[in-house]
Amino acid sequence: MAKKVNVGLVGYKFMGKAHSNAYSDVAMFFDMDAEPVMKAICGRNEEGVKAAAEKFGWESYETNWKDLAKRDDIDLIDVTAPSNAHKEIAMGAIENGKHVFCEKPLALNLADAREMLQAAEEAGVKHMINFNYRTAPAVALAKKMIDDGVLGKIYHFRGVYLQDWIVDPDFPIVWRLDKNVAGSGSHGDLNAHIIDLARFLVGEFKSVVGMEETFIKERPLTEVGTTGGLVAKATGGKGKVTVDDATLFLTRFENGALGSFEATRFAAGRKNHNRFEINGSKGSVVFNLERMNELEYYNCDDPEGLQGFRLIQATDPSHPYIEAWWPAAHIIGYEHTFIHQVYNLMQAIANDEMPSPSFVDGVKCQEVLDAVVKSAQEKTWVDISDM
Ligand code: SOE
Repeated sequence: MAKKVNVGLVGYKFMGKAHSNAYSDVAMFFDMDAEPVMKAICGRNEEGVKAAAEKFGWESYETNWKDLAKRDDIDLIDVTAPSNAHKEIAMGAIENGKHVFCEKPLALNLADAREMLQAAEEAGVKHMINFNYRTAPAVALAKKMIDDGVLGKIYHFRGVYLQDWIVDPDFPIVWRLDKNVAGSGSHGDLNAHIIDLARFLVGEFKSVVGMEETFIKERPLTEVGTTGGLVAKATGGKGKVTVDDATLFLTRFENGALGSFEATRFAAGRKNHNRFEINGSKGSVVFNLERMNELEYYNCDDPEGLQGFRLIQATDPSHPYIEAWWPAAHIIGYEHTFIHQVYNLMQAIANDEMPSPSFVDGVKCQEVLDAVVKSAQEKTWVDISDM
């Protein structure tokens, strides 16, 4: 019989829904050593959180995360609140001996991220950060190919994460555009993902040089209660945008590979274009989230005259995570990456192992994020070891 892990989730909007869906579906598809029990969901607005509890299938709700953290019937606290709340809630959960699953970026800055890791390690709880794209089967396949030496020595990682939801200057200031709440803009929201993918696939960063820009410096204020996902309604008055609209940077990896990264919310026409290309001595792979079931692969050893990128449909039962789903080529989607993360988290808790990616990965990502900001401010290369 599978063990039970009682979950308390903080947040019920975009990410709260994605995580709720993962807890609700995971045991239907995966054979698990521990299964999540949807004990309680937490949010400040009672009407909103009560409705979410009923719709998503949580047994109860709380309106104060401190009450949730103190509950004896909770084993794991999942933090999907905006970034400025991550540290306080995670630290509160850890103090109460709960395991923690936290959305990215781990914290507003490196010092806070390091404190969170230290607290979790000292308390001996399990900690995980939600870099969900690691578990897209095509990405996990690329990882396996690289680890098996299929691409040979890696020379390049070329990553972009392009969105366009604020290209209209009349789109209002939502929390993602407020430095005090989000920490940064496209950088912490989007570069965080591609930095993690680069670490996962290529290795550790050695040094970075970057630049950032805020194209629209003032925007209308947001009408209260109209924010949801990446939409919101404007109201009278204007406010200052305090985060980057776009951040680009270059890196040298410790293993000698070179990387380029671009995160922007101003790439008109690009909705959620998380794409990377990796070039090695024996071949290349290309992933694009907007076609997430596919992995492009170029093999230098293909016969002359027949060379070219082939398209691998990463939906065979032999591909990572796919056996739990549907017959070959019955494709999966965005929400499945969250389900895979929750599966990995439950397995780790059941088997007394540290989940991956953990707060260690959250801190390493934050080192790179903060180094790029420093580099942009000081207009110079920054070594990660100096952070
Ligand atoms: C919005 O930019 C967002 O939802 C990010 O916050 C997520 O982390 C990313 O996966 C998709 O885009």
